[in-house]
Amino acid sequence: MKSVNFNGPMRLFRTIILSLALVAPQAVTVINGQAVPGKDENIPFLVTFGKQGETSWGDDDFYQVWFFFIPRSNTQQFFIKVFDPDCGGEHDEIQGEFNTRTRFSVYGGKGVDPDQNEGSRGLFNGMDYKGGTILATQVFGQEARYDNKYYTFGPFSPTAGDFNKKWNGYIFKVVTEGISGDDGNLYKFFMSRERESDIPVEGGNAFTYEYTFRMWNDFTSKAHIYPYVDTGVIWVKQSNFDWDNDGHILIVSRYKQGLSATISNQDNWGESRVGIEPAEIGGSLDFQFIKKQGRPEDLVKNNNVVVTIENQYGEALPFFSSPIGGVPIYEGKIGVKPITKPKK
Ligand SMILES: [Ca+2]
Ligand SMILES: [Ca+2]
Ligand SMILES: [Ca+2]
Ligand SMILES: [Ca+2]
Repeated sequence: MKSVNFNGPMRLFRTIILSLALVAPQAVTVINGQAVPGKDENIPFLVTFGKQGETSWGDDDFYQVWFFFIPRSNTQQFFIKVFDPDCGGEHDEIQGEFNTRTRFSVYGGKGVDPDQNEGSRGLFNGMDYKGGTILATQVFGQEARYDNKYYTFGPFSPTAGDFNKKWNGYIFKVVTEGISGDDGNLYKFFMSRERESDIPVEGGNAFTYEYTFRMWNDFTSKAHIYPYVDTGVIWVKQSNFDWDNDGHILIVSRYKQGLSATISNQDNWGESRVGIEPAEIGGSLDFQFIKKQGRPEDLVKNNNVVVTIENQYGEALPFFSSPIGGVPIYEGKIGVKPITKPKK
């Protein structure tokens, strides 16, 4: 009970410090948000397996849904580029021989906005994640022409997206489906103002509700993903699939120094609940994926993993490729800094 007497004033002190921090101008620039995975995430590739694949290879459902956001202020056309859309040659995960065919489809119009159409998020079996109008679609097999190269969708006019009031901009959706075969297609996206070069759309970003990605094949690279915590969140449930018992998943924020999340092993889900502090609302959490250390022969190779997160009402939280409010840095030590005694 002693700690209660101590914690009360300390919590107040921390609140004051953090309130001051909130007053400071906060850069919410998301200019680099168009590389997917984003620059802060340190994730080499997204991955989608052909639907004849085994879930034990790290993809639970053989499709992936991403949203691209264009602020209303941007009226210029843009492109969505897919790096290494083929499944063959470099980067991809072979099973037997390459036979996976992958369909990439870009959607716009009503039905895309995941705030209005829950099915669009692509989280629940049986719900239609293909809401909206197909603006462009392309199927890729093993194609040297697109191996280690970009395929470019567009140009698209921003107003062809689905308008979202809260974020004040237009939302597009890209659905990636492993329509046949059993190999893993590894790929990345880039949203660009130009066809031939990677020029970000100012204020643009991308997000998903179910993140399926590949870890680097080394001991030292730490991957990050950044769920956005909206108003009203009291606790969240994180779920990760097929982590292969490969070390730790830590949750870091301004308040959390590194909370261990329950991890999954092979072909199963690991789930745990995480409390949310009021000061974490309106910002991002940092999920850090830290591989198990050991001898070179112990390295878990080609680790693909799926991550989702939901709040206490079962509503999914989005992961932004460029974290809203910036990468959260643990600040707890500010509040618990001991008072130094004057030197004698
Ligand atoms: Ca390839
Ligand atoms: Ca195959
Ligand atoms: Ca590929
Ligand atoms: Ca895995």
